[in-house]
Amino acid sequence: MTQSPFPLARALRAGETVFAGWCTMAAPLAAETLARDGFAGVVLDAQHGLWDTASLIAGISAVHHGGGSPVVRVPLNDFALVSRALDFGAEAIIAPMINTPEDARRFAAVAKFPPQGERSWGPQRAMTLQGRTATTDYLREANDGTLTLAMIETPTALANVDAIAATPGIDALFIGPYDLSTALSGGKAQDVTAPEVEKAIDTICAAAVKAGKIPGIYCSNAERGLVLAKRGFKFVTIGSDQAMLRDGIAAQVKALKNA
Ligand code: 3PY
Ligand code: MG
Repeated sequence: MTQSPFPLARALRAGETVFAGWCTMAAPLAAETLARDGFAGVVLDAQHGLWDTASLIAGISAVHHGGGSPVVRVPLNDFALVSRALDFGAEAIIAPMINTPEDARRFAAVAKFPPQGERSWGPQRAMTLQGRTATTDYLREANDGTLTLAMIETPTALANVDAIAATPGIDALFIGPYDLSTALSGGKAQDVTAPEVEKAIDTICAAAVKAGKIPGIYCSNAERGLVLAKRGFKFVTIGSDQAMLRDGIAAQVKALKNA
């Protein structure tokens, strides 16, 4: 995936399934390791993870250096960071809690250059990472080359899913199963395989496919990721870095205790 300037969009638009690591620790080295050790994409989570602007700039470069595609999840309603993260070299943006077509329009507007949207010009860092100097090449390719992933994770979003999927400039629907489970259970559960959550997951996947958009979902591990890839999801995130580190530590400590 390294020869194209926008490898993630190229793979997903060609119908490939992409697994991405999920990185919360605001450690560029952790993000680079996720890419270098096998994830085609790495999500830097600036909503619930610890990434701030300065660490995002370093983290995006580190993922790129590790041979992966950097993706940023922005904080709630932080539409300014959408275009900034694209300027820093993110290949895709995940925006949380996109509940209405109006939310989707606002998101697309800051991510896409005219005439599709209103993204302001300034991708110097992104162009440097791609090794280009011709601004018009980036301008011509960026709307297709970068991806907007609208998070569907509330009952309101579920009710509006077809209109959100149909919004021009929205490239993908990305499910947050934990928020969905929290809301659908009336705040009682975090069960992402509860029947009502599973039904919502399939409804959202079908809505994306019907609209010609990419279906994506957050998964806590590879086992669940493979199940959902078989059910039609194309952008499947795995992890987080913190959980992987904890699992690795637990296995080593257990081996020491059992010696
Ligand atoms: C959710 O499951 O709600 C998410 O946002 C995944 O990070
Ligand atoms: Mg969420």
